[in-house]
Amino acid sequence: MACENPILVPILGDQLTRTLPSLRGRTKDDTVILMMEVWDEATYVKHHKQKIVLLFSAMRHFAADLCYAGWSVDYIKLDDDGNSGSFTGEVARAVERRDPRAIQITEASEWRVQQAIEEWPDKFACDVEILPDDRFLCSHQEFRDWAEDRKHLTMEHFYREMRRKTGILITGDGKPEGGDWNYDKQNREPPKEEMDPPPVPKFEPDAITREVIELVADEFGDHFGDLEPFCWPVTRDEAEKAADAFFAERIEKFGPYQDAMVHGEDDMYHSMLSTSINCGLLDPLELCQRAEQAYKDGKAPINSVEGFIRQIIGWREYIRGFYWLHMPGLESDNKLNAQRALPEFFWTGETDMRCLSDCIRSTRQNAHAHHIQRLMVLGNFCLLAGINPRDVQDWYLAVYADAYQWVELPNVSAMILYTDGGKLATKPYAASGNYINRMSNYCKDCTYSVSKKTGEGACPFNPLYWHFMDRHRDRLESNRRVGRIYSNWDRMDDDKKQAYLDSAQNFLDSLTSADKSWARNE
Ligand code: FAD
Ligand code: DLZ
Ligand code: SF4
Repeated sequence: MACENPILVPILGDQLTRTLPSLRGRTKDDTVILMMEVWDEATYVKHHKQKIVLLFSAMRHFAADLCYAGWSVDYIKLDDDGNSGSFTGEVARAVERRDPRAIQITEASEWRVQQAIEEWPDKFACDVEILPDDRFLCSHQEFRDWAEDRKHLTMEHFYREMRRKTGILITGDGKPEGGDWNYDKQNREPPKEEMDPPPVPKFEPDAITREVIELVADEFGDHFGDLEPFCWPVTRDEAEKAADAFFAERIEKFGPYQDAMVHGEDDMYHSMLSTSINCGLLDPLELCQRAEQAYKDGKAPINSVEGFIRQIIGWREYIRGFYWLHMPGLESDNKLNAQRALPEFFWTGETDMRCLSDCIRSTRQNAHAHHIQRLMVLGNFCLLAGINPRDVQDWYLAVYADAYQWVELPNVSAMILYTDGGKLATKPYAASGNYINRMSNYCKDCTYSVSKKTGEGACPFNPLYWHFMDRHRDRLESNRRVGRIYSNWDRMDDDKKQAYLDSAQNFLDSLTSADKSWARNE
């Protein structure tokens, strides 16, 4: 039982960590924890149904564990009478109820929410303390210091700093384990016929999850995605079981097949842990230490272990730093002036392009697609077709169970759409059908022919690639990593070039635009 005038500790849906800064050092008799299911968060984009189930169920389990451990928790359910619908509204109601002497909160991971929190000191009569989120290894200031005066924010350089800082895969004399910092060259194997990735653990919904599934069916039935089967981990125990299975069964082949895609194989050798890491059930540093241990124990090769660690202490930390460095401008950047609406098939999955339809099917069924599908199939298509960044941001933010703006936006805008003109990526990740054919088995049963370059039946990625290169020549030609592509283009005769441009234009003209109501409530 908390005392009078306690400290009020709001915990957000992606802060489900027992060692959260705002919980550490607090005493149970002096603290009231506030957790809130609110309409604003559930609908600022129309999230995939499984994403809402995941968040609400994980929040309810986390609150139940805290209560069991003796904490006072005010848990506001979405359908509770009087629910104000917003974080600020719920904190106001809690202030009224509890008359706290102070509010203590861990900073929000997203800019939008952090802006709202920063208004609290003016809104509420008590003290408001906002603590840095040290579940990330690199603080905002550290990233700003690193980025200062750098012309290009090369992830690899940042990653090496993080390796040194954590000591992960660093030998006693300060060198990278195995002699190299990066083993990516060994991590580009195409899929093999005989590959048989072990299944990822699936978790049966318990009574709490079932109740949330019913709520989501009633309230969010018009949102994208299959509601069931719902199998994501929703507690720390389940998330640890998922991690155990990855380290026991899949990390060994994670590296080589990181970029491989197989029709109907949705998980491959990926960890499938992002949903648990991002909402706080798993600690990213602990996972990297476990990966390092797997290498030391001879259970996984250096290229797999280093590859996994690079995704987490490299890419994940870098992406977060990049987001905070460039917000709010990152949201509206559009250096390539992409204006086309998102095609409807991103929501319906109805396209003859077999690669895209499989990635969208996995997205609909699982609220997940693996990295190379997000980057080189879905993302590559949006880049080449010139889809406007707002539509693409909304889509990625809505459809993936691991999506929060801090991680979605830099990946979508700076990585796939090149909206920042090259601060993050040294060149656009543009590719023709050849790349997808090399790294997947999609093309062999596709209606389109990947070897056909133009005209009826040609793989649309082929002409779209040249259409993209041609229309952005002014911006890209001077880029030393792209320039030589224009030598190939210039060597083609005019008829061939025109055939590419006409084929691409015909394809683009055939696209049906999606209705905006898929992504947002009007
Ligand atoms: P694994 O392949 O097993 O990788 C291990 C971990 O590394 C992941 O769990 C994740 O925490 C981290 N990671 C890997 N790549 C990235 C990256 N580029 N940025 C940040 N973390 C990374 N990831 C999200 O967590 N949320 C998103 O909203 C999201 N949107 C993306 C949008 C696009 C356009 C692209 C290209 C990538 C996006 N990613 C996002 C990164 C990546 O696709 C997912 O983290 C990954 O697919 C999650 O599956 P996994 O846990 O099996 O990852
Ligand atoms: C994604 C999400 C959803 C769908 N709903 C809630 C919610 O009702 N309450 C909550 O605390 N968090 C939710 N989240 C996650 C938040 O969007 C996320 O914690 C913040 O935006 C981080 O800035
Ligand atoms: Fe995709 Fe083209 Fe291959 Fe079809 S042929 S699966 S559209 S890359």
